[in-house]
Amino acid sequence: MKKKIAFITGINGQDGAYLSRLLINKNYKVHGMLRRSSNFKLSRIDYLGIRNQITFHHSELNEFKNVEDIIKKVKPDVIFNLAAQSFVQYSFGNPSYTFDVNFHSVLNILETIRRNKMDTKFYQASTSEMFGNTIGDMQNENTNFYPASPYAISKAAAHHLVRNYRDSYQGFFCNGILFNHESFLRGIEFVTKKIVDGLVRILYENGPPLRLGNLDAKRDWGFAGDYVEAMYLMMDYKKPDDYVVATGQTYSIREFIKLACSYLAIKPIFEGKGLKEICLDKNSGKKLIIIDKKYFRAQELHRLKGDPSKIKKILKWKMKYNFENLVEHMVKNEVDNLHSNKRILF
Ligand code: NDP
Ligand code: GDR
Repeated sequence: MKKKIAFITGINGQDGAYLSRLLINKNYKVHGMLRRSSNFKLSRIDYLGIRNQITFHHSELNEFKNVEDIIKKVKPDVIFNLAAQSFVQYSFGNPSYTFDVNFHSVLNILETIRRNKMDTKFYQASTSEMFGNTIGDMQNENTNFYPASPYAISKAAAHHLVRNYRDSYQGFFCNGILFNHESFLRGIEFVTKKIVDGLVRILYENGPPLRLGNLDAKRDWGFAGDYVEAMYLMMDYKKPDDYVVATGQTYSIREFIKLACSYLAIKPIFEGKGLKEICLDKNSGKKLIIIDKKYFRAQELHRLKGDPSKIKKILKWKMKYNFENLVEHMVKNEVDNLHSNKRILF
């Protein structure tokens, strides 16, 4: 039987790597797009041992003609659009670039599909950031958006565009509204990876204290491996729709730190308030964390907690990792990596 063809933008990111592995295991032929700069550091893909099973194409997502040419050449059954300027804090300083990559590129891909009369399915990486500081305990597919950053606004615009193209042209176009999902393969700029990497360096390499921002923001954190399963299920279902993917639990950055410390047998104590707060290791007296105002955002998104009822009911999505399993996975793999003679640096 002819293999189905998937084309993944952002294949070198956290989700791109996990999704590639999943699709290869489901017997897909996987094509992926890389920026030139990613060419020499395929660490995530190499970590999962799948480099030889992927066909790579090179382009910036916002080089519209290149992307169109690649899509016409590859003729994918399904496109997963995971590439993005995905760092919320960076988007405050670079709103125009963020909008170009995260919105205009989506428009270009949808137009490529439409103008060339392709029946390619399209998955858009939407995000819980679109909800912003909304009122209510949990966010679901019917919750209004009140985005709190240029990143979130660019993603909300793309989200509406995908829905509009689905309604107008009857394409198989889906938005996965994914809440934060993490793993050992998470980028170092994101807070969970930064915490685990920093604590492990302090413990084993006498590294410097971690410099962090707001410890009291809360996020609904799941495991990336579970979330790419959700992407697959959405695109494999008989009809296109939008789905929230979340755990339904929320924890603060401070709670994440405490749990990560417990897996490393560190006893953290927090002293002081606001920018003067510090965190010490009770046993050694070592400084673990310093608060640095550089890591506070122009506007904070204080709390997110998603309601995954729809995807659980319709697509039978199940998550294997809860918060404890996730933090344990991140700590264990970080320590193993540190001791490995093939240590990966992200
Ligand atoms: P990453 O930041 O790990 O990966 C993003 C990828 O996009 C990277 O490989 C990056 O390339 C690539 N990229 C960035 N800009 C461009 C560009 N101009 N042209 C081509 N490629 C580009 O993100 P994740 O894997 O964590 O997330 C995947 C998607 O899901 C993103 O769209 C993100 O916004 C969204 N999302 C993520 C969530 C999460 O918690 N992880 C939650 C909800 C949504 P390079 O390797 O060269 O840097
Ligand atoms: P987020 O993830 O903005 O939720 O976006 P991030 O890990 O960057 O921040 C989470 C929370 O931690 C607070 N924080 C810090 N954040 C970072 N990065 N660095 C710090 O030093 C620090 N200290 C405190 C932040 O203020 C914030 O409240 C991620 C990305 O993957 C997006 O692409 C995705 O859409 C959303 O998750 C869902």
